[in-house]
Amino acid sequence: MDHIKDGWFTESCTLWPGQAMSLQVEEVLYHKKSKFQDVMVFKSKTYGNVLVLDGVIQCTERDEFAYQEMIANLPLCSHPCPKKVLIIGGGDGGVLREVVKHPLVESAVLCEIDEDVINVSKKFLPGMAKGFFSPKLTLHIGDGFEFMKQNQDAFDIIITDSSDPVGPAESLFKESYYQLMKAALRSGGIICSQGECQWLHLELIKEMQTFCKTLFPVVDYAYSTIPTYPSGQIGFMLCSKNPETNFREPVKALSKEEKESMSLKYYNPEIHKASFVLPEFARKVLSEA
Ligand code: SPD
Repeated sequence: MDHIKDGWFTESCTLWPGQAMSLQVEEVLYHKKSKFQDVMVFKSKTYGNVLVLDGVIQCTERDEFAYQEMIANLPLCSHPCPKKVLIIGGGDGGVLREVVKHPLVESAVLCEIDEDVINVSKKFLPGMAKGFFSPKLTLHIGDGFEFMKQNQDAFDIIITDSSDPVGPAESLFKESYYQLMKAALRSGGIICSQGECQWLHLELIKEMQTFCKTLFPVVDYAYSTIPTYPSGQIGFMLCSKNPETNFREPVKALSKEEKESMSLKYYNPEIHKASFVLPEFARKVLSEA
C-alpha cells in the first residue's frame, strides 16, 4: 500500500507538486484494483471512512457534504424547472443523494463507468450511497461520452462529478466533452462540473472558461471550502444555454420546510451567492478569460 506508511495515508500527486495531505488511518476496509483504477476505503481517525481512487481522496464522511451539496444545488437552484438531471461519474452516490432531495427534480440518471466504486460505496459509505435507493434514479453503468452521444436534447441539468484530470478523467476537462454535454442538454439547460482549485489549477480553469464561453452564453465559476481536497478548496464550472441565467442569484428560493426536509449542512442561498466571489488573484486571471 504505497500511500500508507506508519499509520498515515498521504495523498501526493503531480497535479499538486510539493505538497501532500495526510490522514491518520485506523483500518483499511477495502483495497483492490477495479477494471479502471485502484480503489481503496479506509477508516480514518478523525474524518470517518475515506474513499480513495488511484491514491487521491474522493470523499470523507466528515466533509463530503461541502462538495456534494454545492455541485448539486448551485445548478439546481439556478434553473427554474430542473426536472431531468444527468450525473456523470459520482459513483459514491453523494451528489445523487443531494440531487434526488431537490423538490423539483423528477428523474435522475447516474452514469458511472466503474461499478466497483458504487458497490464499495454502498458497503462502506452508506450515508452517501443512499441516493441509489431513490425511485427517481435510473442507473447506467458505462462511459459518459457514449451515453451522451445516444441521449441528445434530453436533460435540464448535467453534473460532472469526476476525479482529477490525470488518467481516466482527463478527457472530462476538454472542449469536446463540453460540446457533448451541450448537445445532451435541453434548451435552457445548465451544466456544473468539478472545476479544480484556484490555488493550484488557475491556468486550467482559465483555459476551460475560455472554451466554455465559445459554447455557452453564460459561464461562471464558484467554489467551496473543504479540508480534505488539495489546498482545502474545490471549484465548479457552471454554464447555461439560457442567456438570461444569472448564476449569482438563485432562482429557486427553498422554503423553510424544503430546507429542513433536505437537511442541508453547507448550502444555503447566501453561500450560493458568496461562492462566486473570488479572491483577487483568481478574479483577475479569470476576468481575462
Ligand atoms: N481532488 C479530488 C477531487 C474529487 C472530486 N470528485 C469527488 C467525488 C465525490 N462525489
